[in-house]
Amino acid sequence: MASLFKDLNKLSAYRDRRFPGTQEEFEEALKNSTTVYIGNMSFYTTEEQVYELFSRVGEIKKIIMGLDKNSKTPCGFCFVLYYSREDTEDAVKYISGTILDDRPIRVDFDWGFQEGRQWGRGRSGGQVRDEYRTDYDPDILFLVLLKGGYGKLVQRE
Ligand code: GTA
Repeated sequence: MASLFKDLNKLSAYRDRRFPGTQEEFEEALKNSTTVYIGNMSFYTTEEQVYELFSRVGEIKKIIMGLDKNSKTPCGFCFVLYYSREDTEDAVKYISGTILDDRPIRVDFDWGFQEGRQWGRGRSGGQVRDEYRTDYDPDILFLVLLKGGYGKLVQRE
């Protein structure tokens, strides 16, 4: 079956600043990879729940939960590795926007998992974008309590 995404110039708005290559190599990796990134997840969503949802479009090779680099607890993202490119594209096409644990998750093409990418890159240990949040989402209440409030997190940047 012909790929629906093959002709699109940009498969993802996200550019990983730590990708070890050129923009062309990054785009090539996005086109061929069988890995998806899932963002905006609840901190309480389990690997089993991810497996249950993402195996609906194809056989999963591996799931890697995104972890806070300090607390080693889930911090709202993960990677799902498929065997086939077609299943990878179906995950982006059909699962992105699905509500999982009351949150609309975002499924994005990813250039491929490498050791170290499972850790949040934010200064506090979690995801970078969480440090810019000004709304009080109950899922990151722990982060707020631990770090002394969003204001403090934003001030540090
Ligand atoms: N495929 O969308 C994604 C994606 N995101 C957001 C993170 N990862 C993603 N992968 C795909 N698609 O392996 C991956 C990363 C890494 C892991 C954790 O998840 O490749 P992170 O989320 O903690 O860190 O990564 P990252 O990727 O640096 O964060 P982000 O949010 O994209 O930030 C990029 C830059 O924008 C930073 O310089 C940050 O300071 C700035 N920024 C982010 N949000 C805001 C904001 N609201 N306002 C202003 N600046 C912001």
